[in-house]
Amino acid sequence: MYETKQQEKALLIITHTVKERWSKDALAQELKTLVLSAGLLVEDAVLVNLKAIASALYIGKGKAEEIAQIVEEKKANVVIFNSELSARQQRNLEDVLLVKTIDRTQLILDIFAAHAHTQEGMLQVELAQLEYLLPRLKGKGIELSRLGGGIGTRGPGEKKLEIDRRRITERIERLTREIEGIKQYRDVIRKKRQKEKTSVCSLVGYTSAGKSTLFNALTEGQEKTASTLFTTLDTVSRTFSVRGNQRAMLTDTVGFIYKLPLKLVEAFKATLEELYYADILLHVIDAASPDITRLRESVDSVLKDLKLSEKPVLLIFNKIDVVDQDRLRQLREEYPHALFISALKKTNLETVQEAIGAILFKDTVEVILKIPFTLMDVIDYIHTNCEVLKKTYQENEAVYWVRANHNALIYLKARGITVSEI
Ligand SMILES: Nc1nc2c(ncn2[C@@H]2O[C@H](COP(=O)(O)OP(=O)(O)OP(=O)(O)O)[C@@H](O)[C@H]2O)c(=O)[nH]1
Ligand SMILES: [Mg+2]
Repeated sequence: MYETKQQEKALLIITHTVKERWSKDALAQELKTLVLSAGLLVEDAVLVNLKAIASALYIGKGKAEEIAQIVEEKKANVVIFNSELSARQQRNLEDVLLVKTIDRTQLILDIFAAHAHTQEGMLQVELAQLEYLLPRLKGKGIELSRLGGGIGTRGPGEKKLEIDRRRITERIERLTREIEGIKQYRDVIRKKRQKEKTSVCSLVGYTSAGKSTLFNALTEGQEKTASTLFTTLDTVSRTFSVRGNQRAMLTDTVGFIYKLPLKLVEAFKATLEELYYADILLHVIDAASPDITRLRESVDSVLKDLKLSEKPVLLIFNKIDVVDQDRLRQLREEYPHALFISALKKTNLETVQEAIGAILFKDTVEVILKIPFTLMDVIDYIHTNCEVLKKTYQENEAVYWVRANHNALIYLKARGITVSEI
């Protein structure tokens, strides 16, 4: 009936309301990049100016019929809306368009499913997909969309979708419990980090801003980077050097997007939770984008939804290697406190380390530490968390002159080290 081609051909529907702040071009460009990231061919795009949202079909009936004709002409296999459709709207649209019809959430879920690699990432995506499917289980819509695989069917898989609502609900409950288990495991690791007072910096930013490239450059890590959207789905952490030999933890995580569907933010709570424990957020922005303000606002708005607006933020404009000098000068004037780097070419990375160091290790004091030889494991901690100015060894102890911040002093005193101010 609706057989699946190797690469599905998508017809994109860009709906634009009067209240929309993004331009039609920007919306169209973003949907196109998302669709390409999902591995589909873009056959054509239709712009729909919406005065009001129609409850039955989201768009007007006449427009839907027009689109049905284009679907037939272009032989598209799938229609993709840049907006959120209710279960009913989706079903009604499929009745008119006669091909599966996907909304923005389902498209993003599909990209997430393809990019999740860790157990936590996969569980979270599956949970979000099942929750999305549950209200859509009834009626013809589900049959249409599920036939033959392809976009919108990655993840739970056909077999699982044959099972009834009750079994899906049971699976949702199980997934929720498993995610809770992983969360507890994360808590244990985090507690250890907190006990050692390791400072944490978290990369945040629009998808494809270059977060993972910067993560790799700073930590000598090997995280996957790509021009497709939502390359990173899982949170990874590694230590990196901040200033001198002082070290902190750097965390890379899922990117944000304009109007990131709330359901997805909800589903990725376990992953995003890492951000709550960050001492600094490093907000990476693609300096080469023509839409900097909107990218920045989209990220700020997700941070606000996550109640993270109060965290100290370092604005980092990335990709300056592909920005012309005039534009760069303009940006520097507009954002005098921001940093300007190229993660790819490793330009100005030291400014990032310096700026982080200045925030993390402000309020440092010079102290003398007396470390008994029975507590030598503390020496490692001192080397990574304090600036060592001088050291000598006596009969039973090592004496270190260091510059340390408040957190480090709390830890050292708790470990039984004698601390005296110089
Ligand atoms: N020219 C240039 N390209 C860069 C730079 N940094 C990253 N890129 C490219 O931008 C694309 C996205 O980079 P990623 O590091 O994967 O971006 P991300 O922010 O981690 O993206 P997601 O994980 O998808 O949210 C890749 O093709 C990178 O090679 C840079 O400094 N200059
Ligand atoms: Mg990434």
